[in-house]
Amino acid sequence: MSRIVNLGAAQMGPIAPDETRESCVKRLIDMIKQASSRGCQFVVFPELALTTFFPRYYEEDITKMDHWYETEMPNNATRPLFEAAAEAGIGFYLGYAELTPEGRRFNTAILVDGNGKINGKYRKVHLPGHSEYEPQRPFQHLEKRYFEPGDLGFGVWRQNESIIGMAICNDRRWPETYRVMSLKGAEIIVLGYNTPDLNTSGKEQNHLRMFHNHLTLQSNAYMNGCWVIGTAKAGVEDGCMLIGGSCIVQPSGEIVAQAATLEDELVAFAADIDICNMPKETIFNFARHRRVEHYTNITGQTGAELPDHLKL
Ligand code: CDV
Repeated sequence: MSRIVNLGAAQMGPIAPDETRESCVKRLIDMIKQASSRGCQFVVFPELALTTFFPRYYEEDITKMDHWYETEMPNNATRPLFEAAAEAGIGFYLGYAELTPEGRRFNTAILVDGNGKINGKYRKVHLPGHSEYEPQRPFQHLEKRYFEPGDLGFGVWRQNESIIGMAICNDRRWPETYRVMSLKGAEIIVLGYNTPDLNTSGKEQNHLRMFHNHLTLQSNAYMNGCWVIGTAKAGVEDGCMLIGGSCIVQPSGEIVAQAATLEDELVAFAADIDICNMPKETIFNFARHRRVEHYTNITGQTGAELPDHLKL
């Protein structure tokens, strides 16, 4: 018998800088209600789903940015989301900015089960952008200023009769992200993203931005024999265009459901998790075919280095 899990990608349209947590949570609850009426069991929300993408703003004193972070989860603003999802029996992935009691800052996602209990936490490993103000940029991307690299690694958790792994946005462009989780048995890899597009008209999306978004999700689903869900925050957010294209990808690498708008939109698909077994028994049978003795550069160095015999 197949394991069917009804998956959802709950894309959000833009979040204005002055939009309250309560307003964002209401939008998320509306999508949980839609997900419930469509039979979803697990829903993926975007990266930083409770605030605007604040790393576009420069602030000399980082503590003046504290209001963008959550110091506990759930908290008063987000508890209604946990309750609504639990009432519907829906698990979810939620991205937000985390400020720990020790004053550490992370770009974080949590995995919440169908009873409203936090089952897993992930902190973004690959932080793009820069840490100082760069005047030549139309928009700042100060993730390296406002977050430290995640310290929890790429975990996987048992939920919804599946093994689920989490990543966040830029992580999706790195094959290591998916491979590490696949080597831990991941069957569904989920992530949220905020991907700026230099076209700010809000009318059309840059072809390559969307191509690369889907290329990363689709190729890594295929090469790791797993389902992948990517969920965007989309549309023109405080003047900055963010691509949409939220989608659910099956282990063949094909997109089976995709958002059509740049607004709050739920896409859903009844996923057969057991089809992950087929590629893993044949072409991507890791145990039989991987040759780790030839992969040492991957963990032994970060930047590219010429081998000794090619050095001048
Ligand atoms: N939020 C992100 O990580 N965004 C990056 C952009 C800056 C390239 C991304 O990979 O989509």
